[in-house]
Amino acid sequence: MSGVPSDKRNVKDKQLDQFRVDDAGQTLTTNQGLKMAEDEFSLRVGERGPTLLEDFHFREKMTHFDHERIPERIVHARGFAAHGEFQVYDDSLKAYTKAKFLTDPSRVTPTFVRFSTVAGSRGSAETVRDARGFATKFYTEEGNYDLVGNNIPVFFIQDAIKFPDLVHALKPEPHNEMPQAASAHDTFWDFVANNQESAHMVMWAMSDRAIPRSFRMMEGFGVHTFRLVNEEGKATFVKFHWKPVLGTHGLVWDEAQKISGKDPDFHRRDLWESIETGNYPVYELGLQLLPEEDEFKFDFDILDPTKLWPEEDIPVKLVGRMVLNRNVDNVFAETEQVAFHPGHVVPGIDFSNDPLLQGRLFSYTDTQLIRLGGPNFHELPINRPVCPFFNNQRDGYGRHTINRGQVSYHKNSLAANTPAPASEAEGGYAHYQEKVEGHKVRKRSDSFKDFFSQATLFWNSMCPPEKQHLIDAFSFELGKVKNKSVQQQVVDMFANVSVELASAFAEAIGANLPPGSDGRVVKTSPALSMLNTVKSPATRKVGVIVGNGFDGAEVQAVLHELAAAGIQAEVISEKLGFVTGTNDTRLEVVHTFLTAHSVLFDALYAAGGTWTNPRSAKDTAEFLKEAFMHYKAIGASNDGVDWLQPAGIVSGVGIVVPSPHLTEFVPAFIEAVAAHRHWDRSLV
Ligand code: HDD
Repeated sequence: MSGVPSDKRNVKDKQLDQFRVDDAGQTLTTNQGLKMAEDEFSLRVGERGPTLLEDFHFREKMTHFDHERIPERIVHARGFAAHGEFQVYDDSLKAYTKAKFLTDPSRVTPTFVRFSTVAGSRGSAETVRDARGFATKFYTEEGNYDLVGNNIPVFFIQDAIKFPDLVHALKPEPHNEMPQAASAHDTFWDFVANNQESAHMVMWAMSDRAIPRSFRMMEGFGVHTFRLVNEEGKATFVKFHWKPVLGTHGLVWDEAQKISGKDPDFHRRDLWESIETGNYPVYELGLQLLPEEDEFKFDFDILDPTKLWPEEDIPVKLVGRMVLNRNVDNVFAETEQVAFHPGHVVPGIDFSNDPLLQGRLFSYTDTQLIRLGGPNFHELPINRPVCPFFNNQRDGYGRHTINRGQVSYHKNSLAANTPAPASEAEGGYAHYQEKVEGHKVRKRSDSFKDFFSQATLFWNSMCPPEKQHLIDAFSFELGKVKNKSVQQQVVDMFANVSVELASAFAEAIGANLPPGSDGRVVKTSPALSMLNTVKSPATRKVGVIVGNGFDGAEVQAVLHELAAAGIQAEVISEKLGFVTGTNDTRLEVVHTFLTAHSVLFDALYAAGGTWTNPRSAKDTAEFLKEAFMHYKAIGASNDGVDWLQPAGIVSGVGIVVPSPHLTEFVPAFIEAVAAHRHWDRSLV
């Protein structure tokens, strides 16, 4: 059952009640409702004899088990989801759209959001370098609206016909099924070099955006240009954004790789725990709006999905808020069976002619047919609209509804021509009547042929540490590519983006340096740099390393202040149970050096105390060293300060010790935690 108080439960949550089952405390039956007297032994001839075919209970149990798995998603297989609610701030969007959930501030629209990686299998690690899916289903009163986006605002390709090629190149190579959930291999980079429209998205994929700290700390983008259509039938081009209120933050590559081993569920655990503890993730919905008359005013084509609209040129208007406030009851029933589709729209939202979007409009239903086993997946509880739905579609695998009556066709007289289409005034969806003319061609528009300017814009907008991370990411990825020609092709390609970048990774991988110099594109977009994002200590996880005999009053005071700032402090010590400090202060130990690792925390607080096991001093030094290496805030007080030196830490940015008073230490440490990472450390 839902954990939300009954007066707060939204219409989707209540709808799901009719499908929820609590088996605990019940009598075991077969699927036919027959109570069974035995569930441990199959029916056999004699205690040591063969099993009988008539054992219907064994057959049913085994058959069901044998069929428990469904095909995983061809892309975005690894995902995690939560329920939420969306509410628009005011009715100002009425000028642009007639979509009720975007114009009526009194409506609370239930949502379901599935986050995902793209390349990896369903069981793969979550902190791999990859784009993240950010798919939102709005259960509106006019039907389901799906915003199926990523955390990167552009895509690798311009035309959907190339999607199978892209995915074949990105996925593990077919002859040996390696590498898992990684783009660092020959076929992906061969694809990139030979499909150079990918340049811009590759820049994002090599940036820290592709190793998010948390699903709660990444942006979402609808990518394509869509249309909003108002009551008068006037259209406005739109791009959709999700802006996390906690800001956009990434991991360090070395840390991300280690987390993949220490906790392959790192992102889902973070989301799950945040919701369970009431730290609900919040995202603001942002829109970039462009009058149709301005379609050709830019140096890029607004239909090209490899291009973004710089936020400084077309500001993002924040129009509403989504709060994720409820975990799923059952991952298979909800997260696995949810079926998104960019073609699920409501009146007031329409498409553009972006050739990538046009192809997506075919692919999503098609894939659900194989994945969910037939055309009735819309009846699965998680996919059902919260408004009634009626039509003449019938039958097929897994049909739930019992459609009564004689008539299942339109037009008819026997049912007075019902179910009947609604006029636009009655809320019927009518497609935007765009005038289109042309010859049938298989051709790329000339306006889609600038592959590099915005990739350079991205590079120009990065701060020095972000540029270094990009160079390191290219050096890593290309360093894993075996084919020398592919390596060189990529160097030569990215010299079109930045000679500085291409030369730096060419050197790292032993390729020939590209000729030329930079300066073709000088524009920057500060919104692209993650260093300009929101910084907050809220929900940050701080590991508190503490041994017996710590200064009770001091540590309690620090923990109190950290909690007041919304920081989640968790005690790490040499064994589970309790550590005891002065004044008989007792702290519950949540992790040991064995069960936790430095990479699983945003910051460490060396709180002092003594060790009984000599290994603990070494473990402490390793935790601190690792945190330092990953640019994290480290606070140390009392005899915890003495732990820094064995870790090789003398002082530095984000290293906070009492100087001289504890009263100054705590706010300084909280500020250091909020800063996320102290990249300057790498530059000193
Ligand atoms: Fe896609 C899944 C996002 C291009 C075909 N896509 C899928 C999911 C997300 C995206 C978030 C996972 C949904 C979930 O959680 O269930 N896809 C994107 C974005 C794209 C994009 C932002 C570019 C702007 N996709 C794209 C193209 C095609 C597809 C061009 C094919 C023509 N995508 C699919 C799919 C998937 C899918 C094969 C796999 C599982 C599914 O649909 O339900 O149909």
